Amino acid sequence: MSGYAAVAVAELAAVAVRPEASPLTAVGGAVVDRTPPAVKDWAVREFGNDDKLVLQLGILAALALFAAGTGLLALHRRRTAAVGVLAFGLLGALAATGRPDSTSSLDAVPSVVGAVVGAAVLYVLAGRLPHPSAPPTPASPTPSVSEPPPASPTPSSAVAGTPTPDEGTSAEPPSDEDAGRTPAPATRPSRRVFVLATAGTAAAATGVGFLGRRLNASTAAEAEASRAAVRLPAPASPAPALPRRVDLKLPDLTPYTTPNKRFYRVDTALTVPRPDVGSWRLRLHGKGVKAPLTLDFQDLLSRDLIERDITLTCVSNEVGGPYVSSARWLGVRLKDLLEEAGVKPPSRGGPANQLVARSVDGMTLGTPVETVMDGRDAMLAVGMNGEPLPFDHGFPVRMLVPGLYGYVSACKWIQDIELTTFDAYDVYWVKRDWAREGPIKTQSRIDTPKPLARPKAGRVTVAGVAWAQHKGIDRVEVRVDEGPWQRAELAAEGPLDTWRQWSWQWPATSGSHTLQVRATDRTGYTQTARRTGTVPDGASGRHSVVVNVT
Ligand SMILES: Nc1nc2c(c(=O)[nH]1)N[C@H]1C(S)=C(S)[C@@H](COP(=O)(O)O)O[C@H]1N2
Ligand SMILES: [Mo]
Repeated sequence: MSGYAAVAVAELAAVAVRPEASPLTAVGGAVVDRTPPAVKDWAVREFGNDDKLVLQLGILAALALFAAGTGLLALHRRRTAAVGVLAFGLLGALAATGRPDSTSSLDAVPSVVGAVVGAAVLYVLAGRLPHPSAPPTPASPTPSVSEPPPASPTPSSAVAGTPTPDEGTSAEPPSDEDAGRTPAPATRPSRRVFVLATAGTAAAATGVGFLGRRLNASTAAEAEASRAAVRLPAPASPAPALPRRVDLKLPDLTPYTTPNKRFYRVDTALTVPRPDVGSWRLRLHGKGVKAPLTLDFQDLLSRDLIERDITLTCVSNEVGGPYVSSARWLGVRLKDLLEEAGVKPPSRGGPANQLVARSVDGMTLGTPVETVMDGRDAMLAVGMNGEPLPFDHGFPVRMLVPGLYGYVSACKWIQDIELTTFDAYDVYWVKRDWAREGPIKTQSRIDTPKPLARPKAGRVTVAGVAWAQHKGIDRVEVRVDEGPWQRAELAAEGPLDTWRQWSWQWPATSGSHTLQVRATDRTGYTQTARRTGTVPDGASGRHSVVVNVT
């Protein structure tokens, strides 16, 4: 019960401080920060976009276990148990202040307040319990029924009713007062008082929890409204028209353009940041920047905007995996901004070879300056498929660099761009053993038939997508059971920065068969059988699918 009250109060306090400082989020974030790449990779793979939910449920489960443990301890040593709760809260506080996005020690407040309330509730409630050294006589309910009604179960509910972090500390006195009273009566403390006090605490904690939720929801609604008010200008340079047959529109084949709701999502954010567009600023500064810039959202919108189709891919995508999607993006060409600030690429004598992008949630991503300025459509995107960026995908502004994996280029919720060198600074994922540079590896995927599908013998359509962003796909081949490679039909070609659909008509014979695919990009490289995992620079190898033809 005290654990429940602690979490509820802490979550409410987090609303006052910063949603990201809530202990659940902070501990989760600290876990994310410290998870070895292989394990994180596994979690993303196993739980996909639900990995964060699984993590939070795990933390809640650990919390429940701890609460049960301290509850038992409290039966005998309530002072030690209360201190245990406080120590646990300190851990939460350390996690909150140790996160990359933590800028102030205020972030410790929710955990500390929660722990103090939790400890107090535990101490008080344990004091209400029948003393364990008394003979356990559950079969004697009569005395407690005949006892006078408890004066009031309020002390504990007053504790849980403290709505603000500063008042939270006042939770201590009542418990002391109570502690002094408990040992006094010679008669056994009433079971009924304990039950009432517990029920009162439960009700109050639930109320506090709901209040926290409500406040959080209204902040979300404000952010939602500010996003809805954004009007995106028309692009000065519209996306090149797509050939009609760029999308084969086959059943079960991934569409050429991914709807925003189905676009994959990969990030470390346990609470999706919802920056306020009005106060949002982007700073551009650092080594070799002659004229540092600070831009607001309107400054960005008033520039010439480009519109481009770009396929984004995650380095954590396994061969055949789902972390690749394509959208039509609207944004400001990053090279223009950099040149305006006086930045030169290393090849023209510029002193900075790394561009470090920093998000409002403290994430850092590092991109080669040379690549950003080599003429490709690297951009600060404000629009995605005709609407402002969804919060999940980086509202109000994110970076995109065609041809590079997301973790080295696609900073969401961006707020700062610093020019530096690779020697001077390692960004978040590089500190965690991922490669500094992440060009996307040429890949292909079979979308249909699905693994273990049971198609009928005869003509079966095999189809999928292949990608080699910024290079282009020249050929896709399929083979059955290690037989000869057969050329698939390619869909019409869209921009080089996007994937390409393909299909092949298979004269399928009954039995179990393995289909395998490989792509050749415009540099002449053909995917090999060499399989590597996703760490440190992306998976390689060919996708294959086993089907049972009936
Ligand atoms: N702020 C922030 N930006 C981020 C990340 C992140 O964790 N935080 N993840 C990166 C990674 S690993 C990828 S693959 C892309 C994914 O972008 P999406 O979620 O819009 O598909 O965002 C990148 N930008
Ligand atoms: Mo990624």
